[in-house]
Amino acid sequence: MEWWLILIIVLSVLIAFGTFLYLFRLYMRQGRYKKQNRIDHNVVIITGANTGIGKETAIDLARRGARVYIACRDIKRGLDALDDIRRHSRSDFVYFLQLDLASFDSIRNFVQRFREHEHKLHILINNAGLLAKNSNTKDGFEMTIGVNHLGHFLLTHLLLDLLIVSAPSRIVNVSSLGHKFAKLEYDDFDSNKKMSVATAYAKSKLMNILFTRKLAQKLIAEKVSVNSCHPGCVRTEIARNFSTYDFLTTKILGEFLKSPYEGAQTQIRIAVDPELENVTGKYFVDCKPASVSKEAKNDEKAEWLYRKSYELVGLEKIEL
Ligand SMILES: *[C@@H]1O[C@H](CO)[C@@H](O)[C@H](O)[C@@H]1NC(C)=O
Ligand SMILES: *[C@@H]1O[C@H](CO)[C@@H](O)[C@H](O)[C@H]1NC(C)=O
Ligand SMILES: *[C@@H]1O[C@H](CO)[C@@H](O)[C@H](O)[C@H]1NC(C)=O
Repeated sequence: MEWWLILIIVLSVLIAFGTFLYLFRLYMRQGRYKKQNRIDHNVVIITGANTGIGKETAIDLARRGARVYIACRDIKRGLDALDDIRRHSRSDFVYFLQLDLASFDSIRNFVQRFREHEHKLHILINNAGLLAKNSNTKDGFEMTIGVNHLGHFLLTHLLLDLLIVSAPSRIVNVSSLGHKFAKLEYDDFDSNKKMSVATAYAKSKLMNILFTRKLAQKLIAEKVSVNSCHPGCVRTEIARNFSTYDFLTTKILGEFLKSPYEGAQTQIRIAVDPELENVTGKYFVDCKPASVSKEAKNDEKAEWLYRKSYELVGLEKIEL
C-alpha cells in the first residue's frame, strides 16, 4: 500500500475517534437551565449544601434573590461553605443551620430552630446523600437508607405545614439513576440485613422516587409540588471514602463527568422554573422529564413504604 493511503486511514480513524469522544462528552454533560427568573424573598432549605451540587444550587438560588438556609452536619464545613456561598452569590441572605440526618432528634431540633427564624418555606431541596458502609444511624437504621430516605422523610413531614401555607411551593428530591437497579423488599429497614453499599444506595434512591410519587398525589390539592431528579454523573465527594472509585472518577473519567455546577442544573430547574409550577410527581434527568423504573411505579409498594416510614420515624398518623 502507498504510504499516503496508510496516513489517510490512520488520520481518519483518529478523527472519528476524537469526534466520538467529543460527542460522548457533550452527551454526558448535557442539560442547562438558562432562564434568569428571580425568586425574590422565597425561603429555601437545601440539605447537604456544603459541597458539590448542593452548594452550587445554593449559590444559584441565592443569586435569584431567595433566602437560603443550608443544612449540614459538620459545623466547620457548614460555616466555610456559608462564606463561599455568600461570596459567590453576592447575597447576605444565606444562613447555616446544623442538621444531622442520621438522628431523628437532630432533625426535630433543626426544624424547631428554623421555625424561630421563618414562618414560610417555599422550596425544600432534599439533596444530601451518602454512601456508608456498615454503620447505623443514631436510631438504629442502616446508615445509607436511614439518611437518604428516612431522615429526609421525617424532615419533609415536619416542614409540610410551612410548605402548605406558602403554596404554591415545591419539594425537590434528589434521587439517582441508581434507583433502576433496586427492588424494594419488606425487610430493607432491618439494620442487621446484609447489603452492599451499592445496593443500599440504589434502594434508598428507589425509596425517594416512590415517596415523591406518593407525596405528590397527597399534596395536589395543597398546591405543593414534589418532583425528583437524577443529577447526572457528577464529580462529587459522595464516594470520598472509597479510594478506587474516587481515583476512577477524578483522574480517568473526569472529562466525561458533569461538574457540580452542571450537575445542579436539573434540580435548579425543578426548583424555580415558572413553567413547572403545576408539574408534580415527575422525575427529571438532564433538565427534562424522564421515565422511572417499573419498580418505582409500583403503587402498592409506594403505599406500604409510606405507612412503614411514618411508623419508623415516630410520626403521629395524620392523613393528608
Ligand atoms: C421527598 O423526600 C422525602 C423522603 O425521601 C419524602 O418525605 C417526601 O415524601 C418526598 N419525597 C421524598 C423525600 O422522597
Ligand atoms: C470518611 O472517613 C472519615 C475518616 O477517614 C470519617 O470521618 C468520615 O465520617 C467518613 N465519611 C463518610 C461519609 O463515611
Ligand atoms: C398553574 O395552575 C394555575 C391554576 O390552575 C394557573 O393559574 C397557572 O397559570 C398554571 N401555571 C402554569 C405555568 O401552567
